[in-house]
Order: sequence, then structure tokens, then C-alpha cells
Amino acid sequence: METRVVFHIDFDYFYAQCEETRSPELKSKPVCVCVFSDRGGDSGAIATANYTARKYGVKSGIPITFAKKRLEERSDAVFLPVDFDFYSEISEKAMEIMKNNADIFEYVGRDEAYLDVTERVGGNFEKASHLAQQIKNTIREKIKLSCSIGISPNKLISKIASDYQKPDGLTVVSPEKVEAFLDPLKIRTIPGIGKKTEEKFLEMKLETIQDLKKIDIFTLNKYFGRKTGSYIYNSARGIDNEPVKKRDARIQYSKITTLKKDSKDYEFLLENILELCKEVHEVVRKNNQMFKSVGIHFVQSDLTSKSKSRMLRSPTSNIEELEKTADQLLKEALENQTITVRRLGVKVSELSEIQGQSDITSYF
Ligand code: DGT
Ligand code: CA
Ligand code: CA
Repeated sequence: METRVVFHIDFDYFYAQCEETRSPELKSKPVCVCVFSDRGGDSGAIATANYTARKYGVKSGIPITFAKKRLEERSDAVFLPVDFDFYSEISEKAMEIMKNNADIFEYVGRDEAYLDVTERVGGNFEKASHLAQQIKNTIREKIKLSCSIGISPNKLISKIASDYQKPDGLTVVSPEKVEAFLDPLKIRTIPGIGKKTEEKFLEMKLETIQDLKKIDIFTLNKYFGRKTGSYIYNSARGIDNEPVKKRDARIQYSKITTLKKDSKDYEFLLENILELCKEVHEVVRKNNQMFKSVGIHFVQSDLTSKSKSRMLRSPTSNIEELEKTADQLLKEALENQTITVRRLGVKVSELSEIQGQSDITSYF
């Protein structure tokens, strides 16, 4: 197999950094993003914290009360509730930049992705390093976000490398440097190896990946089963043949609006539905997508919800078809509707990419 060039990109302290982008005055303060539980008060956990807060021992998963205690001396510490919609919005924009710079783009989660760039850099790691720097610069300029990038011949090593110099890191592990890079690392840095497995190895006096290579495949298989055994064996040697698979972030696009007044009047709701269709269509068009399912969503005056959706005969990117279907769904939803509607939404799903069309505008 030819040598691949694979990036793993991971945003730094993601939720907390998103909060910093909309309130730059937070940058100098310890920032904790919290998932408050519905029990009220300070019950709940820390989703993430910026690096200033981390200096005080605050990290993902600890109770909010612990974090407050650890930050007691920092009267400027800020505790914010999570705002997933906002983080998704930022994520989408950044993912778009990455996607434009990849031969194959694989979305992993809101804050990370793999890029196969083998072709566009001609397998050259120096060119790859420049490309990564450009991506970092663009994301910083346009979205005010820092990220860390790992570059190597496969997903496994790139994932480890992106975490190697955080925040704002760029770590290049070219094929001839793989062994020197991995050998001194703790066994725990191999993705999927947790505390328990690490302890097992420590009992055997094995601490680093170099140590781990002393264990033969049969012993590993005996301890962990064949699948995990061979994964650990290969990982220690930097072997990973998993391809970067084309995967998009979006499984749907939706827009929702709070109506000027609560209503169940067809004409009034239709007017709003058509406006939402326009907005949804705009995003779909920009992302070069087609959809096969259309849905509408009510949040009613008593805050209960109601949804309806319909599968189309074939994928389309046509706005008339979107409007017509949404209109039908609205009529159906309003049959024996007693309660008024407060918020109204339109979504499209079952997305597919428009392929092989040089001029995409001809589709619309
Ligand atoms: P880093 O180390 O600079 O990449 O920091 P993060 O915060 O980006 O950490 P990462 O990449 O592990 O996770 C990405 C986001 O996922 C993070 O901003 C918040 C969320 N997250 C991570 N761990 C937890 C957790 O234990 N609980 C909750 N609720 N959310 C979490
Ligand atoms: Ca991250
Ligand atoms: Ca991550």
C-alpha cells in the first residue's frame, strides 16, 4: 500500500473556547462550561474548562461543586451553562474549512475530524505540514478558534499526535519517525486503552509503548481476546490500516423560529413555513446537498411538541418541492388542532451530496 498522509484535527477546550469567541473578555479568566442537572443549584458536572481553569485541577466530568472549590481563590472564575446549538454552529463552519482542504473528510464529532490529504500533497509530509498550518490559520482568522493537528501515515498515530502538543499544536510524524515517536509514550496514550488496562500492564512492569512491544501476540490475545489483542499489538508498532471514510457532519438541516404571536391560523403559519423553507434551502444549497425527507415541527403554547415528516420519491434539491411538501404537512398537522403554536420549525434529512456537476447552480 502506498504511504498515506492523514490529519487528525481536534479543537482545543472546545465548548469553553466557543464561549470565548463570543465574549473575548473571558479569555483572561478561568472558564468552566457546565451541564447543570435538573436538580437545580450547583448539581451537575463540568463539560470542559479552558486552560486557565485546568491549572487549578478543573477537568471534564468533575462535579461543578468540586470545580468551584478548586477555583475558590479566583473570584473572576466563570461558570456557564452548555449551549450546544451555538457550539454546533461554530463546529459546522470550521468543518467546512477542513472539508475544503481534504481529499477525503471524515467527521468524528463536533470537535474533531480526520482528513486524508495524500493526493493533494503528493504524499509529501513537508507539504502536508504547510497545508495543516494553512488550515490552522484559516480557522483562526475566520472563526477565532485554535485547534491541534496530528499528521502521520494513519489515523491511529495522527490521533495520538494531535493530542501531543495541546493547545494550538502541530505534530508531524513522518513514516521514518513513527517508532521514535511512539516508543517513549505511556501505553495509556493508545486510544481505547483505559485506566484498567494500563494498571494490568503496570503490574507486569510495562509502562511505555516500547515496553509493550516485548509482549508477543499470543500473550496479548490470551489476556484481551483476539480482536483487542491484535489491536494493541499493531498499535504498539504504529500499524493501522483503517481508511479515512467519507462521513459528513450533518444528518439533517433545520431552522426554527419563535412566532410573533401564538397562532393556529393556516395562512399565518404558512407564511412562516415558507420563510423557514427558504432559509433551510439556502444552507442545503451552500453545502451542495440533496434531501429525501422533509419535516415540520411545532412547539405548542403549553410547550408540548408535534412533528410530521414525509419521505419524497427521490432525492431533490428543489425549493418548490420543499415548499409544497412543507405546506402539505402543515395542513395535515393543523387538522383538529386545538392548541396554538408558539415555535415553528422546518427540517430536511436523508441527505446526499450532489456529485459530478461542474455547475451546481443549474440544479436550482
Ligand atoms: P482539549 O483537551 O483541549 O481537546 O479539550 P476539549 O474540551 O476539547 O476536550 P475533548 O476534545 O475531549 O472534548 C470535546 C468536547 O466534548 C468538550 O469541549 C466538552 C465535551 N466533553 C468532553 N468530555 C466531557 C465530559 O466528561 N462530560 C461532558 N458533558 N462533556 C464532555
Ligand atoms: Ca478537543
Ligand atoms: Ca475531541
